[in-house]
Amino acid sequence: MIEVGIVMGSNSDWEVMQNAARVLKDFGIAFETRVVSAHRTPDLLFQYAETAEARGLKAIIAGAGGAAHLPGMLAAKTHIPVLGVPVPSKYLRGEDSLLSIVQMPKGIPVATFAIGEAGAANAGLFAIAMLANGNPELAAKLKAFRKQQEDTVLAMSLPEVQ
Ligand code: RP5
Repeated sequence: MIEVGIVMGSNSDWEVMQNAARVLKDFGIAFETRVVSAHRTPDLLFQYAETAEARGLKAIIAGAGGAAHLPGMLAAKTHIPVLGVPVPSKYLRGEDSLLSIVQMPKGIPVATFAIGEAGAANAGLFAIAMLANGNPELAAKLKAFRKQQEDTVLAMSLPEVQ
């Protein structure tokens, strides 16, 4: 059963959003990917959000750039947690996307992540952390991932000053 939906406003967002998909795939989470645009396909956006609960989704990772209404509008139409990823935009480098996603009015929350690849990957990890509540096997995988990351940093060395 699909547990996480990854949606984005355009296929031009895929380069960034594939980082969320990669993380979910590495952890063996069943997910789907869709292009759903708040501005260009508003009816599809409503349909996606309205059917999310019945289809068993536990989280929706939504990435968009520019006037990024997708995460907020999804959150307005479903109580399934929405994790927003600001995609870098051409002229404002994603600062517009970040502010559009993070500045939700009180009552309709969107968990907002960093601009770009790190945000997409972290949204994937955050979805996994949510799913790991009550899933010891997944929690163990997440702990092993953290340990491996820790070991990598502990093994780092720096060059001598010449
Ligand atoms: C948004 O507009 C998308 O999320 C994308 O980041 C941005 C530009 O879309 P394209 O013009 O590249 O399709 O809806």
